[in-house]
Amino acid sequence: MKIKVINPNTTASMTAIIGDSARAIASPQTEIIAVNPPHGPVSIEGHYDEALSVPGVLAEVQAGEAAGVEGYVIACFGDPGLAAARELARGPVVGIAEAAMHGASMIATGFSIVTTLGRTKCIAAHLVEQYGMERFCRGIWATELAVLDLDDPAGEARSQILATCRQALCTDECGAIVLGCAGMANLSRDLTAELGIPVIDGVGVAVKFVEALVGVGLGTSKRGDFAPPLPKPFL
Ligand code: 5HY
Repeated sequence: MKIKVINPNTTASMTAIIGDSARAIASPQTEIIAVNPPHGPVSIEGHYDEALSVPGVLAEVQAGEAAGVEGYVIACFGDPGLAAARELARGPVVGIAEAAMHGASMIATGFSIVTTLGRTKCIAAHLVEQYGMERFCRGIWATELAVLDLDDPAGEARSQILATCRQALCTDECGAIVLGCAGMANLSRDLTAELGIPVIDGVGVAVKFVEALVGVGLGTSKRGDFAPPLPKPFL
């Protein structure tokens, strides 16, 4: 099957990290197409950035529909454009925040989220509520790292994320940690080994959810609010 993994920001090196993480998890029969829009914010760190990223996400889904893509992952922790993308797509569309939280809820009675800037915590909190995860989410922690700081291999990002994970573990008594940025995808295995608890990368979990849904013949329902958009002129 063909799964399109969309990085909504326009930083190609981050798209590469996301694509590598997706391919490492995908089954051999799955082709991962990792893309980012040609135009849009280089990183998504708030409501405004998210809004600006959505047209590019939707254009990628539209192109995927014409190319026979069977499912999509929106690889940004705010899950930008998820509902609108579901109107366009025949197959499943899964956001990495949604996937990571649901995955965490199946393996622990409580999880904490470790994300980037403090100003994005409320976005994660809104998604916890939207996905009905209030009884599982024990806390949301910011590393105060900018998204593109994650891209700097020589930087302190890993040690800062590890320190924040330890804080969350001690304070929240959580059983799992959800990484709150697609750019952290390549750290989950290493952090899991170091901390001794599941540290969840939503990219990999989302890819597996899409594979599972397509595998049992499920696509996005076209009855009701996820029916295709009503045709109309855009002036
Ligand atoms: C992400 N921003 O996963 C989010 C993380 C965040 O550009 N990719 C981004 O901080 O909201």
